[in-house]
Amino acid sequence: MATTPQAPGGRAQRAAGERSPVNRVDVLTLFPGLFEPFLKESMVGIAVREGLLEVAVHDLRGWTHDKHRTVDDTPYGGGPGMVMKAEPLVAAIEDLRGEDGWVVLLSPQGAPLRQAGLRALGAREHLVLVCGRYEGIDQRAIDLAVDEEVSIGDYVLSGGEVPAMAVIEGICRLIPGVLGNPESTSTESFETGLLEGPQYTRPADFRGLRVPDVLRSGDHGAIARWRAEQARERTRKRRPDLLRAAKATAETEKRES
Ligand code: JF5
Repeated sequence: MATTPQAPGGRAQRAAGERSPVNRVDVLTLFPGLFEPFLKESMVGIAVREGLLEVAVHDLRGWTHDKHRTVDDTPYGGGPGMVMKAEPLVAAIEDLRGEDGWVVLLSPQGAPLRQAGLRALGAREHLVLVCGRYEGIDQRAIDLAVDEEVSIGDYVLSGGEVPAMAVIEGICRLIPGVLGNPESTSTESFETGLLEGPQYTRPADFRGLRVPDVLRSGDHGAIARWRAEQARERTRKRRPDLLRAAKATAETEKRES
């Protein structure tokens, strides 16, 4: 399901030598229907329709051979829940990865995903996103067929489908030509290494809460300084870990320039 036509030149064209961004994603899941509205709506839907991103969703049960299409079994050593069997997973991944697929398993055991990791994934031409379910996956399937294990955060979900959608959306907006406003990715949170400050739109007074005067002053220098200060201050209060990382990056860049 959900394959799209080949990229039709135009906005998908890239200058020679530029890294080729992802244009093909295969998703392996027990719940392919979860992806249907996701791939149709909003920015991802537009990218798919315009051929800037090709996504194919595959039902893991298609790689089972028994009457009950079994994908799970009880854990060796006992314990609660079920474990995803290795055979259908490895067979499916081997079929989907082809020559050039980079296989990513979404799981809480993975390395935490950040914007830099998303950029690295987005730089790959072909991703295979594997969505786990149940209490886990037979380790041998991971050892044999998975290139990288990625977590979208330190919390537990029922399956890797929502994390896979997060990865697809995150890489989609990095594809040249996908965002309406090409300026907006570089100033955003996590591209600058800081949180964004507050934003306002009309009306200037809403229930007695006024938009800061500087934003209505027309003084672009003052606006830029105010925004930078707001971003720093918000980051210091909410995410001091990011501030330390941003300072380290700024110092490295200074040293290397
Ligand atoms: C999952 C087997 C994956 O809960 C997650 C997750 C959290 N952050 N990143 C991924 O994935 C669900 C469940 C069972 C593998």
